[in-house]
Amino acid sequence: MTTDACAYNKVDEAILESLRRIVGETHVLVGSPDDLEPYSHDEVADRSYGHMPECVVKPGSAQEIAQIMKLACAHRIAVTPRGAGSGLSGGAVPLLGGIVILFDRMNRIVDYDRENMTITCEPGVITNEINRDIREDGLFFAGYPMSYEACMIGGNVAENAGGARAIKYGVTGRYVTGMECVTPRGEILTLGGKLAKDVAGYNLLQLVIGSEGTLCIFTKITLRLLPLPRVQIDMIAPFDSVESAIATVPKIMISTGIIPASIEFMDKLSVETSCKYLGETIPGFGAEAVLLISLDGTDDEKVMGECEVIGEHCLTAGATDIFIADNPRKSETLWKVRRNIVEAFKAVSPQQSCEDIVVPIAQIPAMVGGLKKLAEKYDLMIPCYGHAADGNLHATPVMNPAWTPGEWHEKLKELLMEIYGLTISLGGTISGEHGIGHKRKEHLAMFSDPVYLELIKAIKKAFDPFNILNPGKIVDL
Ligand code: LAC
Ligand code: ZN
Repeated sequence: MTTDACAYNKVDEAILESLRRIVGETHVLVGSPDDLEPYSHDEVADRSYGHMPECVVKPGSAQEIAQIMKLACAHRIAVTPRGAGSGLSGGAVPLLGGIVILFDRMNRIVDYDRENMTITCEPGVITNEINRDIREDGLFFAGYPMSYEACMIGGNVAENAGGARAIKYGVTGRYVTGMECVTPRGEILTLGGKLAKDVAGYNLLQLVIGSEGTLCIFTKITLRLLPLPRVQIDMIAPFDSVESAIATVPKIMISTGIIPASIEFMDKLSVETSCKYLGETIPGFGAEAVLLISLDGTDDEKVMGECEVIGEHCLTAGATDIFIADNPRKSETLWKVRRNIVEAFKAVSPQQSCEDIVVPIAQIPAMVGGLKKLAEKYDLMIPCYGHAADGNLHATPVMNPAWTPGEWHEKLKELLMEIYGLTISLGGTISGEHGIGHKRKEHLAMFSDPVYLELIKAIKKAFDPFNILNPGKIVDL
């Protein structure tokens, strides 16, 4: 097994002919580098993490994907599945060229089972669209990644996406009860079903969730739905220091006994950059840091009561004010500003690295304190925002404009080692939701137990004996 590029064959004219026979002439894209460039990278700002595919195919069914995988196995060609390309660790980058599989045609909801409170989607369904049609039945899918207007459910499952509601609702994997997938050898496999419980054998379903497209290709995904919380109240608590804002986070739940749907943290630069990018402003603009807290439930008075209790708690903890969004439009503005931070920073500077560290929540003040010291030591800005209630922070080192790109890369390398080292020393890990891809592959190897690394390599080999599915990701073999 190897991830050496020489070990893979190129997509030649005969392979293209076979692909055209499988998916149809119009669903195989070759052509100029300009045509293929959009499929060479994800949303990682630094394009040096990209790599060009040799061709892009758009299958329409599990059977077609199975045939593509059989062909790729027989000819040792690398295959990389790609959802919307909104990932942030290079997971969908065809690192060794070969074939990129898109799911644009596999975007149907194939079964909505209201009685069993499940919905079964093809992987190309846009996450936000899942909730559109089930709302009127009083149901919802709890996943809320920040790119939910663009990302695809297949990508969310591949990354086990987190997002802004995880503290109360958990991450994507909690809601996946079953799937149909294609193995790297081209077998069609069904895992799980519509069951709330299932301990019949090893839990391969949860193993492939979050496997970043390295173990199988999803073709149908069954999600558990929840009753829709009718009431949602969002509020902003501004603070005049980052430290007091972040120190409040772990105490909110323990002191009030209330688990909000979200507690998001945004420092001043994050709010200002996103507001400027969108041409918006929000209450708390100009504060050193804000918490965006969301409460939901079924009873207006109860949710408002909880909102007041948390508001009081924040004021006692040093919030300078509390702003409650009293209508859905105001709520949406707050969330729009939050969701667009990553895009806004990218628009300002491609020389930045959106990190995804996570620590136990009581350690989050120590993590933020450490980041501040590192920013001073390295003489650069590390704006920070994220899902504070989960201890998950998107610390984003941004190049000091006085540096050359060469200096930036050198310093970033050292800085990341220090950030990850601190994260691990606080009981954390290097990615809470964006995954390893190839962006953090070396760091995973450095910071993981060798026994763990050996086991995951063995698992990869069991699924993918020729290492053709998304090679070069998570671990080198
Ligand atoms: C967010 C993405 C970067 O939380 O995960 O905005
Ligand atoms: Zn996030």
